[in-house]
Amino acid sequence: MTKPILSTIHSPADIKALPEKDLPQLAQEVRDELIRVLSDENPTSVGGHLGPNLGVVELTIAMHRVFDTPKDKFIFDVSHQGYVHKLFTGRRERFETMRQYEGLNGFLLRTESEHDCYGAGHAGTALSAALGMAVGRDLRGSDENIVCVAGDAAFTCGVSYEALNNVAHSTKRFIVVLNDNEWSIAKNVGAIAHYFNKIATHPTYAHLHEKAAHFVEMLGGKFAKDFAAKIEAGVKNLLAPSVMFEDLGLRYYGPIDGHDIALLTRTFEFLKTQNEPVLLHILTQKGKGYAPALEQPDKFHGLGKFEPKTGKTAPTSTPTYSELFGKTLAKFADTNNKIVAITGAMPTGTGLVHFAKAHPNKYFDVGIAEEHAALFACGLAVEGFKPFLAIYSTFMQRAYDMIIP
Ligand SMILES: Cc1ncc(C[n+]2csc(CCOP(=O)(O)OP(=O)(O)O)c2C)c(N)n1
Repeated sequence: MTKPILSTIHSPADIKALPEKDLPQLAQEVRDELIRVLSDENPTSVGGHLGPNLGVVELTIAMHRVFDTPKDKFIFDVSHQGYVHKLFTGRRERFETMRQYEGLNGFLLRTESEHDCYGAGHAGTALSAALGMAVGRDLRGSDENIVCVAGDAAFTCGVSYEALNNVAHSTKRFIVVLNDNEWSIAKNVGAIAHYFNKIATHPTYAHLHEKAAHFVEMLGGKFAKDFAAKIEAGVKNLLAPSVMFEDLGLRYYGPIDGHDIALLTRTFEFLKTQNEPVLLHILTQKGKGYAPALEQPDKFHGLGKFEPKTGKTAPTSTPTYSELFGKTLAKFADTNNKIVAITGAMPTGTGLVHFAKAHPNKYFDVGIAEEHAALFACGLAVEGFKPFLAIYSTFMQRAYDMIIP
């Protein structure tokens, strides 16, 4: 019988000490633990963000293999995908208390661990915060690495572009990981999602990836630079003219398989030697390794406790307020063709998923773009429509200025 590994991990140093051959087993044990703790196998479970965390297991292992928190800084966008990082940074024994009273916080929290340099719960905040830390480091003259992990949906947020507008002239050492799983909470939408998809499905990508994996097998760490240069050359020749990040002053690498620990590790080893801002585009699967989450990424983005074998959640006897709202609005729109509905990437949470089914032409998911959503609604109102803009109050904060422009 193989010896358990996760129970021997007390700090990132233990991850670094593991032989490479043990890492797939560690990844599997992390997945098993995520499912166990968030499901009803844990008697106190209140659920949590399962899908996003299952998708970043290999990424988080590779980051802790290469970088040294708390000296190096990890900034996770939204930070709902930080559970694996918590498991590796001294919080494994309290993991069963996730999101419970006096338990672990469901997001990163500066007061919870020295390994959490930045807490967040709102999307699109990582790049700007990370850039501030990079500039702080440069002003101080220290040499830590700043690694920012942002999902594909973070790039539907305007603020991410405000950060990108400032990176190239502000610092030379800045690592952005674009964790592209094609999902926001619902399927990611809009021109940017389409653009990432175009890169990921480029006909030469599959071939390039096979080659990259082969390089990793053949070459050891000291050749990582060579290897990455080959990836870069290959990708650049094929994709660079269309890679917007390059035009904004960030060297673009990828797309690479975000579940290949060896490839991620070698790539990070290389990226941390770079003296220019870089963006690594990785492709991951939300819910990786757990069939129910792969089948329903939307439901498993974040959920209450569930039955681990089937993924089933307890049926609710009463409809939610959001559900009633979405269905009622759809009913009104049956007889009033001026009604239109807008969500900022939250069709299920707001109940508008029901409106979308009934009136797809009058329904707009604008991405995580609350500011745009509010002004977009203003424009529709000017044209005589009756826009219903459904946004959780906490996410509305960033759009107040747009309500009274
Ligand atoms: C300003 C704001 N609006 C909406 C949300 C709700 N929300 C939480 S996570 C998420 C999707 C995040 O998708 P992505 O960044 O791609 O990460 P993934 O979960 O796919 O890893 C949304 C819309 C939020 N956190 N912040």
